[in-house]
Amino acid sequence: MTESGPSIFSRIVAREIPATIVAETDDLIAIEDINPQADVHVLVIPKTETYANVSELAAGDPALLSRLVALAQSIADDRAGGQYRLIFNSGASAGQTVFHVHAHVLAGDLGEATLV
Ligand code: IU
Repeated sequence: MTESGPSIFSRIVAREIPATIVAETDDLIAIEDINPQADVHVLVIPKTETYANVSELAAGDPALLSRLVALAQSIADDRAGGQYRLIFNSGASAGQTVFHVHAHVLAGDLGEATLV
């Protein structure tokens, strides 16, 4: 929660904003990115918005980060033979636009995708 209210991803978790949910656990949600940059482009997101970026998550709850990676792997197992690119943008100048930690899972035909 910031001065502007819950993050966009918290609002998706609360079903206030629509998204295509591809997996959900007690503490994670995985959704299709609305602007896909590859054949498979899924966001894996901790339900809590406590952590703005992957470093904060790693320091604050490494077990949750580990579960996030495991969920990314299972999505890639289901959809892309287990091979994938995992991207965390950290900071606005690195392309981060939503300051609620999330991983981009890119897989399948990556096309020209080098950034998300
Ligand atoms: P970034 O790493 O913070 O730049 O990633 C944010 C992503 O969230 C970006 O790829 C958007 O396309 C995506 N996204 C979404 O999937 N659904 C939404 O409602 C919004 C953004 I807003």
